[in-house]
Amino acid sequence: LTQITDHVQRGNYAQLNDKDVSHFEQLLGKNHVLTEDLDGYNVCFLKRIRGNSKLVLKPGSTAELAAVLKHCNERKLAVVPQGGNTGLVGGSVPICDEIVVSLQRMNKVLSVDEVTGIAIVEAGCILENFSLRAQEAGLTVPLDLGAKASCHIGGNVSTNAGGLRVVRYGNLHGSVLGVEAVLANGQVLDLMSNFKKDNTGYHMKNLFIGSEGTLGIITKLSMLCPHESKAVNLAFIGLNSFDDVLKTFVSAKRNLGEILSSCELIDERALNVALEQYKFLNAPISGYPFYMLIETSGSNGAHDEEKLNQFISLGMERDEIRDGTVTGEPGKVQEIWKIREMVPLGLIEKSFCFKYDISLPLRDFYSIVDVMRDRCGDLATVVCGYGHLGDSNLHLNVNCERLTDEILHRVEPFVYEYTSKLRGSISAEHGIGFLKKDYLHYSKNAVAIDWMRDMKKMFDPNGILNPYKMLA
Ligand code: FAD
Ligand code: S2G
Ligand code: ZN
Repeated sequence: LTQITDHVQRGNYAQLNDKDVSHFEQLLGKNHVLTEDLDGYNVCFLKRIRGNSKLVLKPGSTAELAAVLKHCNERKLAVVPQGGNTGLVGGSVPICDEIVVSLQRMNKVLSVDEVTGIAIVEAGCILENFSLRAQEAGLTVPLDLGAKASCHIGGNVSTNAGGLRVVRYGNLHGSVLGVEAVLANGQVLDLMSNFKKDNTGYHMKNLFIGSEGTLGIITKLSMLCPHESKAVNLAFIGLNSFDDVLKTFVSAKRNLGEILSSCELIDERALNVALEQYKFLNAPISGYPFYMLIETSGSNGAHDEEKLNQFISLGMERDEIRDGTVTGEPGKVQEIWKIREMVPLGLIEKSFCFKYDISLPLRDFYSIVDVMRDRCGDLATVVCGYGHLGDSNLHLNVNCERLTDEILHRVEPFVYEYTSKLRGSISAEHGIGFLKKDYLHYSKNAVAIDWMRDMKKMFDPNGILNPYKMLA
């Protein structure tokens, strides 16, 4: 199969020349200007896109980044901002020969205030490092995802990442209080704030949340981090039908209430692939079509355990919960979360997989998995569903031995049409990037897309920031 980007017409951007490179070396220092061994920066996580960048720049400060972008804008050199490069929609790698601007060096936690819970952190800080630093101050970073060991907090904000705890902490629009970003022309836009309430004009920081590097490059942000819960309990339960899953979710909201911190679903096929691929995983129970991970985080372990055990026995009395284990032991909790975190990777390891990250009305959350399984028949080796039930965000995966046009046209655009008919979102949390841009219209109408294009032109008139992505 041809490269997925072969059909792309390179925009009328300038060609990089030696004068540019020496200018960047003056600005950043030679060892922060890379011209060799760029594969890791050119290839996306899913290995679906291999760009052809000849240059990676690693600015060490907002001022250095501003000078870099000022030059690129004047020269009309295209750039792609890159964080941890764990994005799953091809947004973080060059499509042609864009210059990669990596935030790797701007990776410090600048401050953590244990009274206000406000942390100020540079965009290139790896999520896990940020999380560890916050924990030292008795705080929790209000997002957690399987890519935490490599993704950057700046990349998380740029994709409006969701993850495992949105049901508790909400989207990043609420927890990110302010951002600093450098615009295409090198201007530094300081939208930093240390307050939850600031109604002084348009909420511009929210424009950068989910903008995927197309409006500006985020250099730092302030985040409201909740105080760490003293007691975390995790239930791993088995259920016989999606109907029972829904009933259990409603019961969890009713009977666990404020201590509910995560509600994830894994279907049997998704779990089996993870257990097959990774022998170090061990599921506490087996043999059910559906599994849920229900986590509570509270301030009183005994109170929470009592509530959680009541919730489980109520579910078992009603025959909705068939079996399950509950643990509050941190090592065990982590071990069970590891199962959920390895599911996406297991499917990627197994074989070629179509990955869909869709928001669907809760009652229709799972039906598409059965519909897709019937539709693909033996063209697919695995059709499974897992994801953030608490946010109505399904991860549908269709695996096949190898990608063929036949299965591609069996799956797409059907999955998007199906989602659109239910007025769902064709990209719940991963963003649009390059891989989903042809499907944006399934979830955004033409008027909205036109206005987004106008906004993009206003922020980046030369179109140098992350071209070929999202709207292009
Ligand atoms: P990158 O991949 O480097 O970039 C992502 C996008 O943001 C690109 O468009 C890039 O140009 C832009 N960008 C990066 N940094 C900046 C910046 N400083 N300023 C402006 N633009 C920038 N995602 C979820 O939402 N929820 C999940 O549960 C989840 N689980 C995952 C599990 C695994 C195993 C993997 C591999 C990925 C998962 N992801 C998930 C997807 C991915 O981790 C997220 O999209 C993450 O937010 C990307 O962060 P990153 O630093 O790797 O960004
Ligand atoms: C998750 C990871 C990527 C995928 O596991 O929550 O966001 O789509 C996903 O499998
Ligand atoms: Zn997810």
